Amino acid sequence: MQNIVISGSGLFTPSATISNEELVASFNQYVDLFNQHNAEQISAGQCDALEYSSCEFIEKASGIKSRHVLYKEGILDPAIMHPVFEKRDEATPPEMVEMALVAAKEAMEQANKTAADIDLIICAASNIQRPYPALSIELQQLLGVTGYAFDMNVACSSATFAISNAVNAIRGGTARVVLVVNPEFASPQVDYKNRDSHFIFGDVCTATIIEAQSSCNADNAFKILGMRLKTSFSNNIRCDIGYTEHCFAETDPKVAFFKQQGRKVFKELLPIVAEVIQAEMAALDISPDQLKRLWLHQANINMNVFAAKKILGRDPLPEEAPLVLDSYANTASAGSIIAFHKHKTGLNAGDKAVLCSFGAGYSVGCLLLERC
Ligand code: CO8
Repeated sequence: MQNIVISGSGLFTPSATISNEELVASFNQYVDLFNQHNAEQISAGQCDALEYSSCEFIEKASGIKSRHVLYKEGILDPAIMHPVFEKRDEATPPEMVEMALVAAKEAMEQANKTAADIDLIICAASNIQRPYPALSIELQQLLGVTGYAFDMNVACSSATFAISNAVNAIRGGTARVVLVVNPEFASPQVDYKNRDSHFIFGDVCTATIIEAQSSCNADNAFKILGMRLKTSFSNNIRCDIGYTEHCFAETDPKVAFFKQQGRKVFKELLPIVAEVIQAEMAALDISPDQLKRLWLHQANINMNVFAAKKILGRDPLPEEAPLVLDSYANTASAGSIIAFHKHKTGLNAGDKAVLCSFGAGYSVGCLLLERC
């Protein structure tokens, strides 16, 4: 079977940041305004008073200290509480394509590849800004890539599932070099008025180049030794907005938002993650002590430490299971790729590593890698 490698990676990070302190201050201002405005109903027991958010809770429960966003304006205004930005016309690429272009160029440069080398682009993300024409096809045009492109969505596992699609396309002979981009423009889907989830997400875009080892001339490539994908249906992480929404007489104003039962997700998803990674390690006869790095999905620091401990059989050193949650927050499918992109140096040829995403669906995508 043909050896396939990840030969380059790229990252676009929006310049605007929101610290926990800023986010909590604006949320608590919103709470005060809401409670004042609804004081009569609250005292009559017809409406629940809102409670304050806290930086201590956010950092302890998630490991998040700050997040990057494309549009900061509006998010922190208690009278708005969402990003404010203009709807773009047809001649202007949407934000997700714009982000992808930057990340793609870095990944192509790392992989020593030009547009002429690429014959498939997969845009894989938790939200796709429009159903069609595919964002990836617009990106294809902007990059000047011939061949084909498509969009796909497996929520937080979009990137790893897309890489597995890339591997299959190369092995199946429908592509030679594949560009995968993961533009996660999460902030418009965050309910900044909801204490349980207002702190979770940030915006970012990652990119990877996948190709046969025989065509790779990159410095820091990783061979894909094995892939294991798993899905198992759950309603515990949902978003219900869809193209049929306008047909319904009554639409829930919160329909467009991300919602989850975080505790349940934590408890139900972790065993599946451990099972998937361990099954792939067993299939490839890789022992825990051979693993030099775990680039895990970045949703929650406690979840990552728990998963790493389960896989390694001991507490992970910080450099073994790198975290980017503190400054990026949860960036859906891009999280494990950011960890990979920022912490893929320092491994020797032959060193083994795990790249694994997990999230809504439920979905788990695990790649066993080896430094070339
Ligand atoms: N400030 C203060 N207190 C709070 C806050 C807050 N902001 N929020 C909740 N609390 C309170 C709660 O009310 C609760 O109080 P009480 O005990 O009195 O009822 C207490 O704190 C504990 O609340 P939780 O049980 O909810 O807190 P947890 O310790 O479980 O932490 C987390 C919450 C951080 C959300 C945690 O459960 C978690 O991270 N779980 C894993 C979630 C996960 O991995 N989800 C995957 C989602 S990513 C994904 O799939 C991508 C989807 C698509 C992306 C879409 C882009 C937008």
